[in-house]
Amino acid sequence: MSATQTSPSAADAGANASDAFRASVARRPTAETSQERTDRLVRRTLDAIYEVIRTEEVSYPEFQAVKRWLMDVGEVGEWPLFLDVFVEHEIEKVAARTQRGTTGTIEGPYYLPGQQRLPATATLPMRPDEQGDRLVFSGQVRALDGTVLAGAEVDFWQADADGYYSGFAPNVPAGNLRGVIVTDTDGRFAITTIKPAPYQIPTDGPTGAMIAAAGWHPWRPAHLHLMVRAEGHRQVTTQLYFDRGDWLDSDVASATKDDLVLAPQRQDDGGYAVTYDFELEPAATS
Ligand code: MBD
Ligand code: FE
Repeated sequence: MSATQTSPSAADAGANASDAFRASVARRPTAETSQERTDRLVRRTLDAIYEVIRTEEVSYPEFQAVKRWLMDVGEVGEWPLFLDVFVEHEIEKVAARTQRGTTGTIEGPYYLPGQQRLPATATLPMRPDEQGDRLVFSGQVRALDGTVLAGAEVDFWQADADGYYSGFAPNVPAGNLRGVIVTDTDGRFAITTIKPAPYQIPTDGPTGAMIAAAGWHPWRPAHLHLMVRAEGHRQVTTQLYFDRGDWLDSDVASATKDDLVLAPQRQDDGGYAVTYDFELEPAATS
């Protein structure tokens, strides 16, 4: 593995993830939070912190270490990484309470909009010598009532065989292993890609330092990211994992779910194939 040469620094990945997040804010609804709710949420968050300080008898040196660490996370731009790894899973579970159809999970920090649109049967943009086992991922997008959804978008992104995402690591070309696949008249798609590797949180940044200091591991199981959307339907953001893969039962981002684990089958050509269908619920009408 070429990880030592291509290893993205925490600052590279973090700065890019912070820029990507700032750009995404313009594309998404932002909360309009009343004074009452702000008061309640901030107060309860602070109370939870005070409770830890009192019961654990947190010292001045520990408090200063935390202050330094928080400043470092901001300086290298790791807030998107830290919050998506350690907080987003709970936000997503609350959102999932009202979502029917395909099971969702967290988006994480590495989505980039505006990628190449591809026909229903396509190969993801990749380097001529892209490493990793070939994987043909196919399926169908349907509404909850079974109606097939032609022209639905499967917006797809993943890490390469070394665990790096294009746009967030040097040496990976822009748009690599990203694309928006448009379903055919039967709502079907078939994407040729590679099986990604597990993802490791950058170990040279403050998030990695915290994980090491606590004696945790920095790994996510190998995964594919998807957003599936169709006119008149609620978009689902999810990830798909691989059976028997490392870290499936101890994802640092706590984002695995049983029905999101694929079992790809070896093909005669040495590659893998797997299918997964998506079901979208009607968009909220208001
Ligand atoms: C990832 O690739 C990811 O999917 C998440 C959720 C957090 C960090 C890196
Ligand atoms: Fe990821």
